[in-house]
Amino acid sequence: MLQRSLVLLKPDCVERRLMGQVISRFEAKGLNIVAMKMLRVSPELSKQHYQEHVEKPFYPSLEEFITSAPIVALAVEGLDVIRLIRDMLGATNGLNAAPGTIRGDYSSSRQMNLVHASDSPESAKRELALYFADADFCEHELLLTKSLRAKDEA
Ligand code: FUP
Repeated sequence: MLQRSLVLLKPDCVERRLMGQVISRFEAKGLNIVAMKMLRVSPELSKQHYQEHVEKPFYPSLEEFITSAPIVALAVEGLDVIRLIRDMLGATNGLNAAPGTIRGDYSSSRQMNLVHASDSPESAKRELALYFADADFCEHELLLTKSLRAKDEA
């Protein structure tokens, strides 16, 4: 199923100059970036984004981190892209993430795990609306789609 996921390149990704490497992995996989912007997350946006974690003991530290430097927000489109990107990221804690995954290759931290990606279609819808307006999406079909998958693969 064609889906969209919200991906955030977090402050550690920006600070460590890993934005290009992470985006390259999504591009190489054949995923389609349909919106992208750099911004500074405010405390208010952090509380909306991490609404299920706001009451947890680690939340103040998480908010301090996510607001500490700019991030890049992307809307990424592709078949089954919500599961696929989570697989590409690896386990939440970089120490546990499998080698070959983005976190497994570049992170050794639970908090500074470089990239966020939506974990369900419902989260994706809610999170995309936090970062993007309808007019921000650039709908386009890649000309090379026929080189990425067969016609009968949806
Ligand atoms: P994920 O779905 O992989 O983004 O991970 P979670 O929703 O479990 O956690 C959200 C963010 O909180 C993650 F980026 C990691 C961070 N976190 C902490 O900083 N400390 C904790 O104890 C648990 C999670």
